[in-house]
Amino acid sequence: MLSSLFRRAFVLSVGSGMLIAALVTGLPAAQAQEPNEIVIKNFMFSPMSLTVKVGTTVTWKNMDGEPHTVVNDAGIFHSAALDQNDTYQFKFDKPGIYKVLCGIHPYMKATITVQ
Ligand SMILES: [Cu+2]
Repeated sequence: MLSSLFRRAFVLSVGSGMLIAALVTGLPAAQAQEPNEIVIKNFMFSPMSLTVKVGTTVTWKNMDGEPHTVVNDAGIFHSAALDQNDTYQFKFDKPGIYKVLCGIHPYMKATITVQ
């Protein structure tokens, strides 16, 4: 009885906190995804394939509460564990097709094509 009351108060306070956070981060506009940025969200890279020109720096941003890494299967680059809102950048100086996965969740995959 008492615990359910507490739980209700907790849900209410979390709910209003999220509303405030949504209002704060919602201004000035919903964050548009930057070009050459890959967002990690819901255990997925988005977009899963990206084509860029040689010399482009690609940014990965982890939106999940879980840590993720950005790992090239050929060992060309390898990020540290990214916590929520952490970013990792890599500059692609050579053309090619670069397979990327999360070292913690290897089923998370993306492909960067550099032309
Ligand atoms: Cu992961």
